[in-house]
Amino acid sequence: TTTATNESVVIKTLAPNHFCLDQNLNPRVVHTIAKSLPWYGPKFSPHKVPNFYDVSGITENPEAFKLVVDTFAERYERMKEKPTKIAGFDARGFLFGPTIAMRLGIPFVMIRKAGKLPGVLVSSGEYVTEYSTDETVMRFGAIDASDRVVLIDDLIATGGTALAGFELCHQLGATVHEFAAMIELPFLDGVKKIHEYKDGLFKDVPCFTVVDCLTIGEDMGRDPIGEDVPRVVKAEE
Ligand code: HSX
Repeated sequence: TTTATNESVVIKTLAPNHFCLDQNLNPRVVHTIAKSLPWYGPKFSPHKVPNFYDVSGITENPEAFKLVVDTFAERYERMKEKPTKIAGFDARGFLFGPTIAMRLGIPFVMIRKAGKLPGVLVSSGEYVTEYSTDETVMRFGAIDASDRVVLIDDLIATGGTALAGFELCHQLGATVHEFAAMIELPFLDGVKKIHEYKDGLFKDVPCFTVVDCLTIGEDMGRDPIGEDVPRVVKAEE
């Protein structure tokens, strides 16, 4: 019997050091995850982007969620050189990183938006994302020069958030083992930007984006039909 477990590690190369699951070789896995990753248009999204992908479709579907976690856990377990830590981006990187880290028996580190963490912190400085300017921080000492870090987020758009994490790790002397996300928005070239950043400083770091967004079609749009559907309804109503 072919199980989700050994199906899930077959990958395809999208570009040098950019990988995703191979849809042809893992049809059930890719289909299950992709069909759990709906998107919303600007009217029903917190930001005016054409497709706002919603990973709560994955976290609310235990089968898809397990396939995602299995994919990553098995990918890293099979590697000769393994990651020593997983660092997740605030907030949706926190959904996936801890479970994968627990499976691997390694620490999960929070890369938080500024103004939330206690203690002594290291900061990325300000950076620009698809729709905001942010600053991320990490607890001082959470990552050091001996670490190989998997950076994880829900998606990569312009790559601004990811690069802030790369810089944090780099400045601390750590190696980024891989950048991981459920999906890339290819028209924003986030992965390319990582690999071209500072004359190719991170060109050898693999980026693994689970689902090729071309497999998610118009039918995955979840905007309610009807002119007068409100965006937010008070619970008491
Ligand atoms: C969204 O923006 C996602 O959850 C990521 O954290 C981030 C990706 O955008 P970008 O920095 O790649 O433009 O909030």
